[in-house]
Amino acid sequence: MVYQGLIEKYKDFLPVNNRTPIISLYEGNTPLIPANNLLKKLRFDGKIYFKFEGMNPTGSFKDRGMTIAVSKAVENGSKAVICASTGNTAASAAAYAAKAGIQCVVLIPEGKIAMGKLSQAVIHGAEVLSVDGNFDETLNLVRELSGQYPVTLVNSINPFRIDGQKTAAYEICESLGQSPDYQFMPVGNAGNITAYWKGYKEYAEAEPKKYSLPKMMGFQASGSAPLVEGYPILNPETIATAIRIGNPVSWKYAEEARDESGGIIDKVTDDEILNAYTLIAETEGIFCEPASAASIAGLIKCIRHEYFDKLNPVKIVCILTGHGLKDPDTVLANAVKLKKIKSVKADIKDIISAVEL
Ligand code: AN7
Repeated sequence: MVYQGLIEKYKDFLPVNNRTPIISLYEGNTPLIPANNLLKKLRFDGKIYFKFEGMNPTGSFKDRGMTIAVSKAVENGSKAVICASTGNTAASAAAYAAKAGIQCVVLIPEGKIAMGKLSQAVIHGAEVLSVDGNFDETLNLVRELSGQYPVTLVNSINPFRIDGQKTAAYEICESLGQSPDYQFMPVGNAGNITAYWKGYKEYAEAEPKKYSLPKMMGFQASGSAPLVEGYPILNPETIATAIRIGNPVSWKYAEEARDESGGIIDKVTDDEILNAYTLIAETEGIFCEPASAASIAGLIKCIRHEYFDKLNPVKIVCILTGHGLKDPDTVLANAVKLKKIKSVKADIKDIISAVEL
């Protein structure tokens, strides 16, 4: 059958029924790409795959949760959705609300979201409120608002979001025909690590002979690493604005995923993130956003610290949560610094003196 989005495909595993109007942009079914050039570069004896979630309709994994959150909102008679967002949730909520024909209100931390994400929220017709505060403060506001007014909250506190996002774990299991040994991913508000862990557990329970449980390896940016420090960060900072979050809502579930799986949650610096971001763009031809590169930076850190047993080659999946085109500013700011763009005259001689052909 032709693919029609993840609710249609996984409805037996999802909280939907015949009366649920399916609001879908045919999200999910994203590629699992072997990263063989990276393997060579890192001289790593194992397998690395990227789950490229940037290939979802609005360019991030948020679409997996939003298809169900918005479908259920419409089923329950809601005429409006609201969220706080570092950008991707807002872009996704705006698109799915547009498809559903309902109102969408998004609150974003002023000046701290990538241009691509902001332009998505605007073009899909969301009401965009730029709040002079950080993500955590903004989330508190929308929680309060949705408790008092007839508007459905579509942040990952909404359990339907987690159910939609867990389908990425199903897809990985199906693509590999088994579970990976390790999964590396960025952690911000910690909804996604919660969702993947739920998905892996469900598949391992349903078919224990075929599927087992991967170790969950989460990475935060070092200026926004509450789960690593063990306390909320009041003024989180990082170039990876998507994960600039100081007090994750799913804190407890992220710790559960880490501890039950025997994984870790660690931090990586902005420099490590940018290096990993550039490295996979240059060696693998994949452009992810800075937050997504935290998973690769984490993997590189683990390999450097000889985390893996050399005698036992492992199978690793890195989740690339969002597309690089969301945030071209970060590339260009660094390209200019690195003098990667040269100015030339409209003249052959000038051009060949600038590049070797
Ligand atoms: C690309 O859009 O929180 O740990 O408001 O956009 O589930 O929060 C985005 C988070 C990773 C972290 N990668 O996921 C929002 C928002 C990208 C992201 C995360 C986000 P969670």
